[in-house]
Amino acid sequence: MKASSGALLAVIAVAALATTALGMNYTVDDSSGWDTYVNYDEWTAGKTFMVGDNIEFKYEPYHNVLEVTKEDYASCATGNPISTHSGGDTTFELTETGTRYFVCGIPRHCTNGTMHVKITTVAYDAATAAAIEAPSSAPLPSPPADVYGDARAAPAGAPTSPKSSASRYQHTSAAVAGLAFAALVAIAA
Ligand SMILES: [Cu+2]
Repeated sequence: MKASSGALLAVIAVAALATTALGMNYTVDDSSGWDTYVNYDEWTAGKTFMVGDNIEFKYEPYHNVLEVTKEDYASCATGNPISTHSGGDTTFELTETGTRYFVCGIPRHCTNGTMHVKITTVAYDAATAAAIEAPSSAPLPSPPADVYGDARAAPAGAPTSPKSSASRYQHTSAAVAGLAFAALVAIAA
């Protein structure tokens, strides 16, 4: 029983790692969403946004999201946005490194209402991603390659070897799910 529980915990840790490789989905900001009088610099402080992550804005429909240039961001100018989004739920994929600038286009919401946030994206780094996903775990988890090696020992029914590195993380997640199920069965028995 004790050994099985340990195995399940290990499987859960591995599953968290596998998920990390798929990219994080950040909601701006976690508690208040995209709204007036939120300090978004405070929200971004200490966060590491990496290529592959998503930034999701959740807001009341009377707000909107404009992606603007650095210059327009600095002055809350909303007349010439790079793109305009509305509807209450807007997600941006962080596909490359660099800084992107977002404001609300409703009059005075950016200037007086503090609805402006800039997101600086850095290159993907597996170790950093793992640390972000599991900040409380003391040792760094094994890299995905080792996870995959373990997953291959999964019971019958686990997916077979992936053909491309692009699909590896997806595959690992599925295999780990199989392992987790096996561990649960072992505990139940
Ligand atoms: Cu607004």
